[in-house]
Amino acid sequence: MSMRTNLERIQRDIEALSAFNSTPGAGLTRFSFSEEHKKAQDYIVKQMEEAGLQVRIDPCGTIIGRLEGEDPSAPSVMTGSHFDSVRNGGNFDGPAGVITALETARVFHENGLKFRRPVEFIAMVEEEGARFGGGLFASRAMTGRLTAQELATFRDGDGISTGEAMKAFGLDPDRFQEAVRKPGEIQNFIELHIEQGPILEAEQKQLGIVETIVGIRELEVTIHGRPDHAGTTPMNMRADSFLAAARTALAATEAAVQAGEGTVATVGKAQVLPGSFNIVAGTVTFFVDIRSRNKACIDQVEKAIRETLQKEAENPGITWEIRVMMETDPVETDREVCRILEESAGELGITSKRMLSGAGHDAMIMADIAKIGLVFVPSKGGRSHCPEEWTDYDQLQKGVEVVCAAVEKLAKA
Ligand code: HGY
Ligand code: MN
Ligand code: MN
Repeated sequence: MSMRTNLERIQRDIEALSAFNSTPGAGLTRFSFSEEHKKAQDYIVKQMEEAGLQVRIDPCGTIIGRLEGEDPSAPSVMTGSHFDSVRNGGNFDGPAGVITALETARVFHENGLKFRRPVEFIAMVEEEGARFGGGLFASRAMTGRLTAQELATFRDGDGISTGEAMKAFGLDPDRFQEAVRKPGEIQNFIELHIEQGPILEAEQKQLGIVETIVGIRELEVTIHGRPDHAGTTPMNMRADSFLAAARTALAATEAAVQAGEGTVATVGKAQVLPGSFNIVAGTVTFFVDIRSRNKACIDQVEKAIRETLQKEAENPGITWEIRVMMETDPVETDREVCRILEESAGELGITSKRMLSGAGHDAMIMADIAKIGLVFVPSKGGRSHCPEEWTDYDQLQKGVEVVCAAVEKLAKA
């Protein structure tokens, strides 16, 4: 297989970006509009400029490098991913796809390649939603799904709103709608991502070609009870919001199992107030992450949550509310793009398989405005969103080769 990409550059990019981290020694934490984000942005911009691209940053922070086409008005082919992370996450979730874009741009540049269509190489922010909640931020900005209300009301742990953080970072949140891409401007969006699961490794396949990306619904549930003395308040006189939350979380997970079709429900973040061991919980806020390839299953889980909360509210001391932080339907990738990716893998001697994505990705949002493709490279032990997250560099390089070949074919067409 004649490789055009460069393994050392790919490794150097991963290691360089991994250094822009607010929790060294405890996995990678790079929140949007942070100091670490700025350092990563500067690195990515420099790499894009050295690869001969025209570089700009859109009003929501997405970095866009452009290789002009022979026909600048032709709908572009775009590739990239995100460079923000979860808290204490890994070095590959997002950057693997950003580096795929950087290395593809370098290959085109050093071979003096130019195509009929423009090619755009992008690095996106706040895909995880780890700082403000929500997530898929940059792609929702580009597709017009972002709202001024979200910029004003989605806040981080210090109460800073998304808009305030953008302003402090040097962006103008009032211009967020200028990030919206016009219909027909982009023909394809191709994303490489780590699998974040065990299938490719278990089946010894080198590349996953995603056909379906699950739908996702992120709920913020707040239950108000009554803080009381833990020792003197009889069990039958309590309005214990934590107990109500626990029963609701249990109902959600049982409903997910019941729904089948690979439906999952997760409670991974909760806050108990006032938060003392000797006070009956007053207010509990927790997040339920629901995913399924079948939207009706997601609805089923949300219904179970609401029914449980209504039952809990039969206790007059209990009230509740739900805020839908983000929701997106299951998405099918473009089958012609799948075919081109599969063909390119075959030509390069790379084994591949068609698969489902249980993780959400910006590609699922970009499907609003482009024909999308999503490919996975193997995750060691299937682990992700943790410091142990790892992909061998030669495995990543194979994925980059396939994306590079597919982008070239699509840009010439
Ligand atoms: O949560 C996800 O699926 C992705 O990692 N943001
Ligand atoms: Mn992730
Ligand atoms: Mn990701």
